[in-house]
Amino acid sequence: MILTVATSPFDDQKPGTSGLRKKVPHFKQPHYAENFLQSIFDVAERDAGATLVIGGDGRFFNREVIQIAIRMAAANGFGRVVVGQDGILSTPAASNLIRKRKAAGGIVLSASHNPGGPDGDFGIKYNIANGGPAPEAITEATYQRSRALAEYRISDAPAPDLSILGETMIEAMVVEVVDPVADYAELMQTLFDFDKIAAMIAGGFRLEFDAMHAVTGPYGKAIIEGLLGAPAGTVVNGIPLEDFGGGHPDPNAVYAADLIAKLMDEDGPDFGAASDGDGDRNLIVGKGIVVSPSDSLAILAANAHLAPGYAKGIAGIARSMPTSQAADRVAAKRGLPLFETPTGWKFFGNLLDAGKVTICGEESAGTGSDHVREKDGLWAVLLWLNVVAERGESVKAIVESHWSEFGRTFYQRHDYEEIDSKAAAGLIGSLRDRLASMSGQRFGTLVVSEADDFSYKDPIDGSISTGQGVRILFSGGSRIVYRLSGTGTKGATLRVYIERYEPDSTRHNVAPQEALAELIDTADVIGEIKKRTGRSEPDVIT
Ligand code: VG1
Ligand code: CO
Repeated sequence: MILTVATSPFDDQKPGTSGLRKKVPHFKQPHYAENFLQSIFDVAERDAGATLVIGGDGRFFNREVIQIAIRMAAANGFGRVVVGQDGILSTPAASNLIRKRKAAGGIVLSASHNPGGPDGDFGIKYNIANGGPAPEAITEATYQRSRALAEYRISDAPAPDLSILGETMIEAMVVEVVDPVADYAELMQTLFDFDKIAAMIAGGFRLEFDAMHAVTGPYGKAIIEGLLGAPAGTVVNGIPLEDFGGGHPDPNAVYAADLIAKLMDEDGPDFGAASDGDGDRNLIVGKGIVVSPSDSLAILAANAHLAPGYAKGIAGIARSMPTSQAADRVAAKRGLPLFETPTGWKFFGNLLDAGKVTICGEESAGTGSDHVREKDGLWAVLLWLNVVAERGESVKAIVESHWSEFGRTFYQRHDYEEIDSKAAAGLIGSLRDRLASMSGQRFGTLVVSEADDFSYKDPIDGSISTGQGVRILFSGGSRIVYRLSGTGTKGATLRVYIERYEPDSTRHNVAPQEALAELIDTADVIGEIKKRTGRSEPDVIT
């Protein structure tokens, strides 16, 4: 029976950079998840009997919310729900299934790289029919709907057992439980030269993939150990755990320190990689070198044609605004269009749909292509392996030759986490107030050439997004960008993005910390970080 349940609205269900993220206890409030899901269903466009894809990264509370989402989908006119076995789907695999099954959309349950567990984070994100995150117009409409919601609809029947593959019914809706890996693995085989990569591995190329006890464990095992024949044990931390083993499933120098240490050892593997909670981010480590995500985007864009799926070349590149301009140099040299978008994958969807770009990326360890409409961690790992196999060079040699051809863009992101929200707003507000007078000001050897608050007009649908980050540009091309995170669940997180271009290859062999020293000091002077937040050091440098 379909029940209509009276509820009262919450005022804090505004989706951030990537869906609605809150602490688990917050999500556990009565009606909280139901209200947000009903707001999505009320706003989402679909025909009667449409298909909905549902899956999550397996974190704590995933199972409960999946059951609720299925019972609510059955009460909201969907004809079919396609759900990963045990409720598991990586974010890129969900995107692929939405596209492949011509679904009206999908519900992705994840808080990505944020920690999980009973006191950890949880999240709900809605993806549209192209497989990508809902654009701002839809997330805003969902938010407005949530502020006025008076009731939600739900079936009183229990959701089916999600451990069994196959079809069952709930009300008039089919629930189809699918293998979460199969369709994704098939897609990867259409893009990359699996025989060539497998031959390289069989020839003694050693690799390690750290799934960080998150969703990519089963994907990594099936693809890297299964299809590519890497020895058992190549995938480490491969069993998804509800609390990620107490870790932080964020593939960066802090949380993937073990993997990086192995790759810095002469006797260690040749190639290391890691992904995040929901499988859309990637970290690439070569022997003796950690590849910065912005460099990785540029290098993949420059070499994608070496993989069969991109042999015809790429149409263009898009990067989020704070991502370094390394990709711009590839685009300029190859005569490709380059688009600069606000942070968050939802801004790439229209460009990909219109065929304007093939490869997209963000400095936050996200890269992807037009094969789905999300960033894709394992895709990036496989493209790197394909490029390495094709070029027959080490990761380090590939990165260094890229720098010598295009110049090196030194880059760092400094994160100040859980700072006081008012202090954070004050810092950004003060920067905005000073923008008009900034141009021409001198800081040490640096002269400000331009300063603005980034806004973006989508070239396809004309929508405008303002207030996307304060940019201070210096003559010579160096930049400092300040923005507040839209994915945190406690206090505010200030992100400061710092970059400097160095064309002279005799000066490439310097640590970023050193190459960026003057800019790092200047970031504090201009941003008044110490003064306003009381922090003298960032919590994380990526
Ligand atoms: C962060 C990253 C952004 C990314 C977003 C979602 O957002 O900076 O590049 O798209 O996370 O990624 P913010 O607003 O905290 O800076 V994921 O892997 O968390 O879905
Ligand atoms: Co993620």
